[in-house]
Amino acid sequence: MLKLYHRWGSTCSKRVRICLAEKGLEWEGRIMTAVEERENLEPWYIDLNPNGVVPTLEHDGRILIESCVILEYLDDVFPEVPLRPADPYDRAAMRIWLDKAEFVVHKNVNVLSHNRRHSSTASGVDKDAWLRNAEKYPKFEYRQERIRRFHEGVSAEQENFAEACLAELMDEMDATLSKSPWLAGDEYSLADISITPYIQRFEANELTRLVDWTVRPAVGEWWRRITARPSYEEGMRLDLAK
Ligand SMILES: N[C@@H](CCC(=O)N[C@@H](CS)C(=O)NCC(=O)O)C(=O)O
Repeated sequence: MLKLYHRWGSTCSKRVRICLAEKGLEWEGRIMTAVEERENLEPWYIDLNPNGVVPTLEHDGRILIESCVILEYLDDVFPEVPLRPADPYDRAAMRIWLDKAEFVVHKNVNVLSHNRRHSSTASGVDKDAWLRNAEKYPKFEYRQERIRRFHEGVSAEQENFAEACLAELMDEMDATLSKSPWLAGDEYSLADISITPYIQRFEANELTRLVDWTVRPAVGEWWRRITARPSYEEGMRLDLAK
């Protein structure tokens, strides 16, 4: 039995849902509400996910966290539709993309999302409740960053820095995809899945510097193929994006 604790609009949850859709697996969902109070910061959930973030996967009573780790786990346990390259070199390339998806893409998108989606003004959450939530994050670094953003916000300079890191990453993607159809070689893989939700977020946030496909045509071509896959619609559920 697979149970996913997730939110429809969460990029990390989308990674896992796309993977589940690609593999045609049945799963049960537990939506973590995030209005004034965030369910992911309640003690029962922090017992499951000590970072207090979504998603968390439960498989036959065992708990897994970290979306990119969950992707690899699902591919280990349900290998019938393989989503990792068989060739060790391509598999290593895939892992490097998973790393970049987490430490370049997710990290910098988080910066760019603050003023657009997450701040108390953008999300419509009462200021006191927003700060109360920020103070509840169980991990020191994450908590301090949220509290700092509450008091200082995210500046234009920090946004420009994050966007430049993402532009560089998109250039790397374009160079890779000029040589092979998918990020880790000839087959669609977890590498492609790990980055998919963020490209949609760039488009939704009208980050034109990142999604002008005349500048990066190979990424544009890849994106057309990604969005044509049934798993895109099924996993992203953009109609439930909040
Ligand atoms: N490295 C983690 C990152 C998880 C993460 O940052 N999740 C976001 C949503 S995409 C989250 O739950 N943020 C805290 C919140 O929404 O309260 C993973 O890949 O699972």
